[in-house]
Amino acid sequence: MDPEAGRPPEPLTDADHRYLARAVELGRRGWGRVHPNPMVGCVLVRDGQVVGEGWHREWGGPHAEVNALAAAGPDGARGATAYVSLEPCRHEGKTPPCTRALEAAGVRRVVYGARDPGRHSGGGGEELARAGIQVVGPVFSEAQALRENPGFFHRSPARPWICLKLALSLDGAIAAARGERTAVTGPEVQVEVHRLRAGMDAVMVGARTARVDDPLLTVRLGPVAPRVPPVRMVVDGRGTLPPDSRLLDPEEGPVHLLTTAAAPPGQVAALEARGARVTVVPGREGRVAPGPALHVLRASGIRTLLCEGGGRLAAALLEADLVDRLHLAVAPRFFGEGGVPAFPRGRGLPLFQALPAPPGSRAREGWAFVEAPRLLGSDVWMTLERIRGRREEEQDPPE
Ligand code: AOF
Ligand code: ZN
Repeated sequence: MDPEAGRPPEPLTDADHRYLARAVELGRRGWGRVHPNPMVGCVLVRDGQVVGEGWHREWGGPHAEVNALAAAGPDGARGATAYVSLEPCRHEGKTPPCTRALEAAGVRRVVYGARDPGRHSGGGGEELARAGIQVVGPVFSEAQALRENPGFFHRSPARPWICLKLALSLDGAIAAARGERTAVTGPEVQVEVHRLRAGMDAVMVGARTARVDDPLLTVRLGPVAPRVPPVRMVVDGRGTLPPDSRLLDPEEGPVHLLTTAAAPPGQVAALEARGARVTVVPGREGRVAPGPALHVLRASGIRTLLCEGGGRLAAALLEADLVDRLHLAVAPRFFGEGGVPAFPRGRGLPLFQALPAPPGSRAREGWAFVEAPRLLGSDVWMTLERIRGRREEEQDPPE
């Protein structure tokens, strides 16, 4: 029994925070390969030296702790501190419990980020403490945990966790002219978008964008080949997607269309004949009602959704306050008069009346930068998140 067991944990040092941040960073390497399970990383430190690092690489494969222990080698982790981005599991799942592995390896202290809410997997912290290991955690707030692993921590049955990506010119346009396919941002942004797609359950565009851009919505570029390719979706209230759209190429698997009763049955039949999976959802005047449509998606098992425009769909989601994360890719270009505004007549913008909070601030309501803007090629990539008041969060019961 460790003589320090049972004492209140020491406060975390800067080094502790750095190693935990490193564990998070390692965990992110599982993006696109482990979902719907969480991305998890682990760092083992002994006498101020990193003796092993690991992350959960593949759904169903060894957990982060086990990979880090293997990297440390036999006896390498004896007396070490394990920094894990998620509470070590205590269940016999597809792999044996990590609590047992840490204990057997002689780890002395465990610092973990997010609490594991799983009925069987969760509670590893207490179990380790009972075994005499000093345990510190959860270190992360629920909001932080959700940010790192939205597909795992988003528990609302009402809708998926929603990420919206918009590419804009400096004058706020998403295309140079109406009906014209415009590459607003450069190839580096495109690679980042494909990387994002790889870890999402579904990717969605509006019907106009599908018509004008004729996109594929597959993951073809970037560093990650997704374990499960995202479901491709078009919101098409009137069933206007041309049957010769590239989206309907049978090689790429089915496309899911959300439409309304306003879609002509003949057109729906033609799209179905081309392999589209059509779902009729509530709407008004041929426009899909976002709330009920998203509920249908969530009920069908989609936990995370990436919306890639266009302007109308983006504005509808923003106006209904349904966006959780927003990526704005701003190109140093100017489309002028003919440009198609991202926010026609300011639609969707009232939510932005307050200036977004800078990274690291603890805003209670509004939008906040969750990382510093970065340059991707010659475009600026911004990541903001919707900070909602407590009351709203509490309305989402856990499943
Ligand atoms: C950890 N370390 O690296 C991960 C954990 O089906 P299994 O056996 O892979 O277990 C999946 C569950 O284990 C997952 O839902 C989550 O609760 C936890 N993930 N736990 O200790 C890890 N990936
Ligand atoms: Zn585990």
